[in-house]
Amino acid sequence: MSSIVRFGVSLDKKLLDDFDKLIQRKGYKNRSEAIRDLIRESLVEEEWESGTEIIGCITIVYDHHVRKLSEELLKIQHDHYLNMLSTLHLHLDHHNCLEVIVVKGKSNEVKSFSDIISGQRGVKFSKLTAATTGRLLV
Ligand code: NI
Repeated sequence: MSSIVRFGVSLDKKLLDDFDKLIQRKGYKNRSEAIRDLIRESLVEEEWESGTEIIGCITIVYDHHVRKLSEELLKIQHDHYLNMLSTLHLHLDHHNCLEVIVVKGKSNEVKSFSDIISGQRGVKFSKLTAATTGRLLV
């Protein structure tokens, strides 16, 4: 268990007022918790930039009626099976599917996997969300 350290921060008054309004809207009880989350976010970004093993999600929405798209998406996923932990598929309506692919691996491999998927014709939405293994966070 690490110990708690207090430190002072000097800020422009307007910047602090804006920050307080933001964290109030987000439901934070105090500045410390909001600042801890910002620091954790930065550490996750750093984890993703470092090229070490990362965890994330690729969320896509696509029209499964687009010719050969379902087949192509399946092929791409099989080509990257080592980077996949799990897949969730929802049929949104007669045309659209939502898929969430939980991914792991080196950040460049995962980014490349995500880029290949988002570049397919018929993929209407694609977002790679950076999560974390949690190892570097307290
Ligand atoms: Ni579907």
